[in-house]
Amino acid sequence: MTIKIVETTPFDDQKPGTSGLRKKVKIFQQLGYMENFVQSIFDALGGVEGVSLVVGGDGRFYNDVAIQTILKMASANGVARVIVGQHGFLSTPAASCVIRKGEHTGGIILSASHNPGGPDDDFGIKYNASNGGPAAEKITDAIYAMTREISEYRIMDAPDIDLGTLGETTLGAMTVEIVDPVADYLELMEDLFDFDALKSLFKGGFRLCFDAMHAVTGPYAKAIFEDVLGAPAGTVINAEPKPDFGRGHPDPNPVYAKQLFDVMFGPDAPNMGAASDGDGDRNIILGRNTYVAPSDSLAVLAANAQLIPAYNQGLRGVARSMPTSCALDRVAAAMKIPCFETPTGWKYFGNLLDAGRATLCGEESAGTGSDHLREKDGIWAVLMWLNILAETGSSVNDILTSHWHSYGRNYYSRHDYEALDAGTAQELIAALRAKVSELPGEQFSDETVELADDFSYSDPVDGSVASAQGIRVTFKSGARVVYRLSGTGTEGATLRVYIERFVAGPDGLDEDTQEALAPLIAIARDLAEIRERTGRAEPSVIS
Ligand code: G16
Repeated sequence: MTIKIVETTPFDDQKPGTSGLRKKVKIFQQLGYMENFVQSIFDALGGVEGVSLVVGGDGRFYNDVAIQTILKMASANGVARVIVGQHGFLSTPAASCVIRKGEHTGGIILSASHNPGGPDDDFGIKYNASNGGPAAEKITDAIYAMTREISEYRIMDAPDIDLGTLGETTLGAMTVEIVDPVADYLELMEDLFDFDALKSLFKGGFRLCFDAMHAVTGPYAKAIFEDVLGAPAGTVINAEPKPDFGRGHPDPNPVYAKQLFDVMFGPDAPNMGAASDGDGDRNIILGRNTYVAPSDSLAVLAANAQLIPAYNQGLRGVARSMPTSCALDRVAAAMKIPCFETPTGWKYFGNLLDAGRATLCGEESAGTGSDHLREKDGIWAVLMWLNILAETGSSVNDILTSHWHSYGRNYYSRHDYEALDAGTAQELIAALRAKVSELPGEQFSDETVELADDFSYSDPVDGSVASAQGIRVTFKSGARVVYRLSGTGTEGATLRVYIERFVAGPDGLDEDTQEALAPLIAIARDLAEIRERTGRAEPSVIS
């Protein structure tokens, strides 16, 4: 085995987005593309001599090839030890868990999350730090800077490692440990939740339908819900992870998780439905004939967290990303705890969680989590709901309805315009940005603008500032519209429009969401001239 030092030249498109570098597989397959990025991670860390790293991914196409490359490069760069999930599998929350538990230096997670997989689809890579969370912006900026000036990478000339056999092996001077991807994560969940109460729930005939969408959560969900908690076989559907997600799109929304929605809105539906995404960090929750909007789910979890063993001392604070609905703020106000508003991207929660200023956090994009890890966590969210249902004896629908009666309801929807021409989308945002200062006081139908700005966040822990994080327009009625471009797509641009209106109740709490928001949706479309600028009359996805 020899170390090869390979000369290379920079690629100009390796700037990490909302969550690492996401591109088409074909781009990653270019000679040196993956290698340049991995070497840039190592260099941005100031070298990796003697460190220990965790490596794993969501099992999508190219996962195994990428892992072999990373292992050979890690060895050639002097890494002492690498922990790899068996067959290269580690859900994103499980990777965070393994990094934290083993006090490793960090980890490399291979995933394009909810994006489709396969030779013509998407792949991704990101670095997580020793706290188990996505690298902060100063690190991703440093990685990007390295990709701009890289001239060589180091790689071991060695045969591939067998990723299927548990236990230790070596690659050059580096130890490679292949671990059960579920074990540490399961142990952590057992610490957080009342597993006895959950076992009794299932014993009593409670029925769950969990859609793993042929993605990485299949083995986790089967082990936890079926094997440990005793839910009947078949509780987890689409349980077998596949490199192309069974040709599906592992994004748990009403469009792509249609099978689950059909079950939950069909005859004799189970008590609860749930799904997770490609890498297991997102979740959606459904009751019978009910879809719980992720922003509502976050607020419900915060309001009921004290019922869960891990949170029975109360929450120190909560946090949500700016476009997430303000339902969480109402719970925080009632609990008299702080509610932080951060930019989109889980990395912005890291400092708040590390500093103990937030216990629970979440996003409209189907992500919820807590200080148990530094990633959002799909199965954790399902266990939170199950534990709340077990403690209260209520149904998902009852919990949601009584939440609205206590706190009022934030009608909320996100409209996505996918695969837009990138230039057109940027012009649309630039035009909005140019007019925000003139909007206050302007009237649109029945709504008068109170505040309009381009969101800027100043981190209360380290003072770092993130600007240009989305245009928000708040109306005097309390309604709100937010516009931003997705940072996770791999083709063209996706415009996200977030629309929200608050109803205090007790009347008007059970309207259809799109109907309740219809006037505001029209305002949002006209204000940004969406139809005129993009030619699109309707969004591609409504969630
Ligand atoms: C990532 C981030 C999330 C973010 C989401 C959507 O999630 O970790 O914080 O909300 O992207 O981002 P965007 O609106 O920019 O597409 P994931 O699950 O893709 O890693």
